[in-house]
Amino acid sequence: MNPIISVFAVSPDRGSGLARDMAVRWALAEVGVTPELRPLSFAELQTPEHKARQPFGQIPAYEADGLTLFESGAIVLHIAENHPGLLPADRHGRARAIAWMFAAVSTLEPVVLDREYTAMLEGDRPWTPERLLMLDDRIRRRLADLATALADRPWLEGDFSAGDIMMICVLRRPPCRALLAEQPALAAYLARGEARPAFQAAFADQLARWQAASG
Ligand code: GTB
Repeated sequence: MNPIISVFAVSPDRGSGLARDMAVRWALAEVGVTPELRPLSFAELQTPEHKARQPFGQIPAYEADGLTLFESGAIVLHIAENHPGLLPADRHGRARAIAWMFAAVSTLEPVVLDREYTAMLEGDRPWTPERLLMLDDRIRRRLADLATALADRPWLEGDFSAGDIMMICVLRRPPCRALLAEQPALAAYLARGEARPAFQAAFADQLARWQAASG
């Protein structure tokens, strides 16, 4: 049976593939698995039934082979562990690719989220313009270090891996993308990721579903 992913019935990202199910959809497309989707309204996210799948009432959740899993990074790791092609074969390379997954969600993403929430929720406060400049600088420092680590390699750890999926999904977020002109190697890395047929297929599918659902 195909895995089921819980997704927004009508994503607020308007089909731009910025919601957290995108990494899961992309990983599944990379390994040639077509998911079934469980579209949920915001009200349905808060039901006990969904919280049994995702304790915080969020998307995505993943169900397959009797396993119910939440957290996009954990789901992508599970997919990578159960299909060839998304983690290096050697033990150390695999550990490093997983480290990049953690780096994406716990080192780069928090700074990006801080910037997004400040712009979204504190946009009218007198201190906000200065705070946004400070947050942009924090993102800049992370991007500069990421560019140094990537150097002239196409992917973060050997061949394309789950680490790249998670990192590129963070780089796609608007505060990062806005600064990528300052980091041409990362802009090229992001473009390489988005050009992958699996990314293209997963992106097109979520966009088509958003268009159909939003009328
Ligand atoms: N750490 C969790 C994971 O990676 O799985 C975070 C999951 C998460 O934040 N899910 C969000 C959610 O379900 C959707 S992705 N929110 C509903 C809620 O909390 O009630 C975050 C998101 C939402 C909208 C946009 N957008 O409109 O562009 C982008 C990203």
